[in-house]
Amino acid sequence: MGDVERDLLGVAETVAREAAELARSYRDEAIRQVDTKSSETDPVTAADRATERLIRTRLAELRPGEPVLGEEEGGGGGAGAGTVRWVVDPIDGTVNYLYGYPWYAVSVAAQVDGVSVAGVVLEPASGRCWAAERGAGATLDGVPLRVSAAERLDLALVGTGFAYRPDRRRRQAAGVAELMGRLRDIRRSGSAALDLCAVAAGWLDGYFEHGLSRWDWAAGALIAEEAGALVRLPGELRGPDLLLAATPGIAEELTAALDEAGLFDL
Ligand code: 2AM
Ligand code: CA
Repeated sequence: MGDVERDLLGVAETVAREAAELARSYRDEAIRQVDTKSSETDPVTAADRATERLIRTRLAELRPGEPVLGEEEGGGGGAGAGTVRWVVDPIDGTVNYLYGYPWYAVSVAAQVDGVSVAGVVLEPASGRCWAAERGAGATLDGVPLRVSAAERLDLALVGTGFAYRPDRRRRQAAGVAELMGRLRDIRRSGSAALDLCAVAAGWLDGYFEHGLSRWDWAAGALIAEEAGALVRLPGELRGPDLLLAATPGIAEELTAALDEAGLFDL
């Protein structure tokens, strides 16, 4: 690990911690306001926007001039070859956030030429901090992470997620129904960033999802990979946009099972 990477990880963690604090305070406020609002999604949108604003402001102070791609404001153009671009999701797991289900997170990653080199996923509800830098491993609150030792698909616990669009989620669910008989069980927890961290910790043996954006996986996929997972980013498998992360012992079998269940080509 060079000084540059160390610095990137330190900055990512600093910024993610501050953002998590803000997101959590908005959440507390939203609970108080819920009776007075006409639409419950208003406070969530406000929290998303304010949290991304804070991340952008702090990155501009700590890493001046580096472009930032974020879910709310877009951006991120103009990163030259070999230079850093930040990729941020202010609140991943938005529906969980809306309901107060604690599986949501701030995701902050540094990419060079589109490849994640440092990433932090911070859980506002628990304060847990997942982190990784390329080539130096992944940690949860400073403790090194390792994927599970699973070797049998029929004993594997696998996470997934479904699209917001009704027609696509129906097709995904039909594919998952096919898969169900071949696994121990499925989890659908609602945050791509944290589901990837769960693979890193061995809390899941694998995870797959369609239709994710770069900010959903930029930090989490690095954390999973650095913990020993086999990761296929969107575009690397056949089909348009399937992401897969799995412990190596089941990766091949899971990939084949997804294909056979028709989950590559949705
Ligand atoms: P979000 O909470 O920031 O919207 C849910 O399955 C997971 O997928 C969440 O991490 C969610 O991110 C992400 N996601 C991103 N784009 C999505 C989409 N078009 N449909 C469903 N989930 C999406
Ligand atoms: Ca997201």
